[in-house]
Formats: sequence, structure tokens, C-alpha cells
Amino acid sequence: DGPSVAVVGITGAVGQEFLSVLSDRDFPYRSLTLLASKRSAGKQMTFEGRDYVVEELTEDSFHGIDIALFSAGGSISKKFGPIAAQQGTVVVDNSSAFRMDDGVPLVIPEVNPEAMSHIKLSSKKGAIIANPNCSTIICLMAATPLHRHAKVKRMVVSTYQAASGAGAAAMAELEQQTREVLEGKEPTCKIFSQQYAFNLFSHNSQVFPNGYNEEELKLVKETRKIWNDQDVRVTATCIRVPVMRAHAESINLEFEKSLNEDTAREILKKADGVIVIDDRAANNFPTPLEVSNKDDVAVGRIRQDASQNGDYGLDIFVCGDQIRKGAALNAVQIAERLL
Ligand code: 11C
Repeated sequence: DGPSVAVVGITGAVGQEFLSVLSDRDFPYRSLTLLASKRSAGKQMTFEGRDYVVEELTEDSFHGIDIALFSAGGSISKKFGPIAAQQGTVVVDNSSAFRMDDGVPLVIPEVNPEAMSHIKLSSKKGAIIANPNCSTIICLMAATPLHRHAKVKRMVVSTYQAASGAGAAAMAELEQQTREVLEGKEPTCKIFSQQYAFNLFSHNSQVFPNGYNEEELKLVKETRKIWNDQDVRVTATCIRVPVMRAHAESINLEFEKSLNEDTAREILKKADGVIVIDDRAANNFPTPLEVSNKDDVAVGRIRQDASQNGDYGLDIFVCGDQIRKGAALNAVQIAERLL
């Protein structure tokens, strides 16, 4: 009869995707509670043939809830995550609120499931497990199988990030601006300060005095925590591109041991949650559209980094659905490991 599950932030892009993923994977829930802000409370929803009324998220929302999937922003998680955990709920949190906290596992189930192995649903002891940032998840899905084989010393990541990473309103903004520009009108900028349609710009997170933005630093810090390797050198440049829901990333890897591209291709073909699209003759490689609404992360452009001596460097190109593996799917996979 499965656990009782609550979704916090049901009206958001990730909140809605939680439902699709729960359904697609036949997640065996006993009951489902849909929670949102006061503004959305009372909305009717039908899911898997049953009618639900969205309830207002309050401090009393978690009595009897075994697993809560949170995606309602960092401040909601900060306030309600610990309240839920104190009441015995295991919180899987998609925000950045707790990711770097000691004692909070930061988990990609294909990469570091051992980090959450001490958390048991049956114990009725609550806990918080953090879902990494979408760019980190997509990057490490591809880099980890290679890291396990040859140990990454240094990783240089350049991202091409979709609208969905900034939420449903940003996706609507991209669509509206595209229409406006095609009709010769001034594009309406609400979520982003710059024109988004037919443009790209540096990621919209805070820029720190050292020149890195927050998204770039998440890639650095989260990789170190997930790989449990404080010495791995990571640098990143994060860019928002006018794509709807899948991120792309160019990744340069420098290894401690040699790793040639053929071996790397075979390793990636066997990796869980990864597909290889690497057809040089047809110039066919991963695209955001091809991975949209799909679970697997696609890897291609697998080639030896010619700037390095020997087989110690590789360049790869990765695409992954930001809302699915970058958020909702990863969280539901974490929940599955609790069962
Ligand atoms: C983006 N990765 O694509 C961001 C959004 O830490 O969960 C997600 C922010 C986070 O803009």
C-alpha cells in the first residue's frame, strides 16, 4: 500500500512534473496530498482518475506524510522542510536551501546512492535529502562513469540552459517574446531583464565579486560534495539560451589515468540513465529537443582533447531534460530508493 506522499509547490513546472513522473513510474503511493501557497489553494486537479483539491501549505500539512517532494523555492523549503522532517517526513528538496549543509545528503541515485543509505522510511524518523542543481545533475550523469574509470582531476563546463530552469513563468516569457518579436513588437521583459527570444545571456543568478555567478559556483561545490572529493578542480560558465526545457553542456575533462575515446564511449553506453548519440558521419549529436520529456541524458561529441598530451583529456557534449532528470525524475528516483 506504499507511502503517503505530499507534493509541495504543485502549481510550478517541477510540481506538475512530479505528478507525471510518479504516474509514469507507477510509484506506489498510498495517498497523495497536493500543497501550494494560499493563492492556489482550492484549485481542483485530476490525477490518475482521482480528483484532488490543492491544499494550502501550513505547519500542520505534514501529519502522517511519509515522503514530501518539495519544489516551491528556497524560502519555502527553509521554512517548511525542517517542520516536515521534525514530524517524521522524509523531505526530498529540489531547492538549494540545504544542499551544502553537513548531514544533508545531496544525491543523484545513479552517482552516489550510498550518501542516503542511512535514511529509512520505516524508522519514522524524518530527514531532508537534497536534489542537486539541474546543471550539476546533467553534468555528473555523464562525467561520473568516466570519473569512476580514470578519476577526473579538472573539469571545465560551459552550459546552455533552458527557460525551464527559471520556472514556468520564464517558459511563458520565451514563448510570448518569440511571438512579439516575430510580429515586430517590443518584447515584454518580466522575468529576465534582457530580451530572451533570439538572444542568449549570462545566467540570471547573482554575480559575486570574483566574477563567478551563483549557478557556476553550484556546479563547483555540488560536484565536490557528490563525488566526495574536495580536490577536484571545477570551473564553469553558465549561459541562458532560448530553449524551452532541456539544458546542454559542453564539458572538458582532464583525467589522472589515461582514457581513450573508444573506451569512454563504451563506458557511457553502459551507464544507467545515459544514452550515446555520437554519429560523426551524419553530424548527429545530442540536442535539447531530442531529450525533452525523456528520462535519459544524452552524450555525444566524445573526442580526445587534442590540446593535451596522451589520452588524459576528453571533450563531451551533454543534453538532459531540465525538468525531468534535472529535477522531478531525480527526486522521485530518490523517493524510490526509500521504499
Ligand atoms: C537554472 N539551475 O537552470 C537553475 C535553476 O539551484 O535549483 C535551479 C536553481 C537551483 O536556472
